[in-house]
Amino acid sequence: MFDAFTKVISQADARGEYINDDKINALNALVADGNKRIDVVNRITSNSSAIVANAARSLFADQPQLIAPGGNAYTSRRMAACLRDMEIILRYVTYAIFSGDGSVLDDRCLNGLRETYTALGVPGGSVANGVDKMKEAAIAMANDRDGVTSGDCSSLISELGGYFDRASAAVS
Ligand code: PEB
Repeated sequence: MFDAFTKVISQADARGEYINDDKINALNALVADGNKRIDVVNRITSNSSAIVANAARSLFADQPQLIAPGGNAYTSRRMAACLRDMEIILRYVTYAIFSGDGSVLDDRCLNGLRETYTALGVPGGSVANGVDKMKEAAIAMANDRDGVTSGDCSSLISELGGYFDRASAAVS
């Protein structure tokens, strides 16, 4: 599990090199924009229940077979497991955007997840649809200009979107 800094150090150390100017400049930019990053984490974290619930509701509206008898989210036990899984994925996305590195998401959440779903008979494509819906909601919240100093958040938002895409691709 890396963050943006330890990742750079690990890569430099593997080559026995000092940290080069490009890396220093990139990390410098990350520090300079650190408050934006923390704001994004804050917004997603404090709205996590709504993000999960709305994404799930929309997923079940699109794919009602999931909640019909015999479906993968039928019975409250499976429904609870499904909402919990979406919450877990969202939580790891917040860790990734906080640390500026996707390895925590890969190592602790996505690694082996597709195989787990295959073994359980849970449709990975539907989980991916749910993740895409959380992405849309999280980006809308992160990008909301209301009540914040305006600035350029485009690279941060595309980084955030990338973590959701990574989660979605890992299970679909
Ligand atoms: C992954 N999910 C489930 C299980 C595990 C995970 C390990 C089996 C054990 C259990 O039931 O608790 N756990 C989860 C995760 C991590 C982890 C992401 C990462 C660290 O440790 N059902 C649907 C939707 C989808 C869904 C498509 C979007 O209809 C999910 C939600 N996951 C779902 C369901 C089960 C499950 C388990 C329904 C229960 C399956 C079953 O027991 O039949």
